[in-house]
Amino acid sequence: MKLFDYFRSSAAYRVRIALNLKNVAPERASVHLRRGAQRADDYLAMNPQGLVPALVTDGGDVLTQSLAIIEWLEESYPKPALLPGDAAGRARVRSLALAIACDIHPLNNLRVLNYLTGTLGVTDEQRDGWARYWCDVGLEALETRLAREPATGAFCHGGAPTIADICLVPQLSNARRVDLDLAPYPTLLRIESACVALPAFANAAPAKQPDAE
Ligand SMILES: N[C@@H](CCC(=O)N[C@@H](CS)C(=O)NCC(=O)O)C(=O)O
Repeated sequence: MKLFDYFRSSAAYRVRIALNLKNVAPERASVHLRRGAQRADDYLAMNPQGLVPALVTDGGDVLTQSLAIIEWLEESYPKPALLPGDAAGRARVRSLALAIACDIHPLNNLRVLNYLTGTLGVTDEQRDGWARYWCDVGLEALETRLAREPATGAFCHGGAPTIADICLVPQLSNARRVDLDLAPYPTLLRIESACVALPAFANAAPAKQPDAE
């Protein structure tokens, strides 16, 4: 297997955590997003979206979209489970994960931020304010949910990490990169501490990757 990755990509960070939790160690290729390697012809031939991550499976399939890759891993390597055993629990975990992956992360993606400055001509300060604003709006709702919903445990859902935690930890890392004050989110920070105490999360951190700068 081969993972097309970039140390700073939070979507790839999700897949790195899931791979570690499943004890699967693919070969790794770094796609340098800041240098535009995601738009090189050979990469676009494989993934026309020009985004990381992409995973080439041992069967030769090219999988894209972090959550689709993680669900494939879950089906291919069921232990440890990253989704709860009950349908309502799975819906809750997916809802938390999608609140991050669909409603926070895309607004802060590199190509969106580049469009703001390069095409719309906003200043760097305005761009950073945009990134902070949408991250804050999304994390505030997550904090409210996780603080009040009884299914929250040491992790987002009960006592073991799920796909929700796999999305949360990279998003908090992104939030720090844009200098968002995380003090209003004690539940998120408590869950993050539980996650990063696990080697699977700690070893997936951007700073631990071989292409880290
Ligand atoms: N929904 C996609 C998002 C993938 C994505 O946006 N990846 C970012 C890095 S986190 C990327 O490749 N950005 C390149 C660009 O914006 O040009 C997923 O979950 O895999």
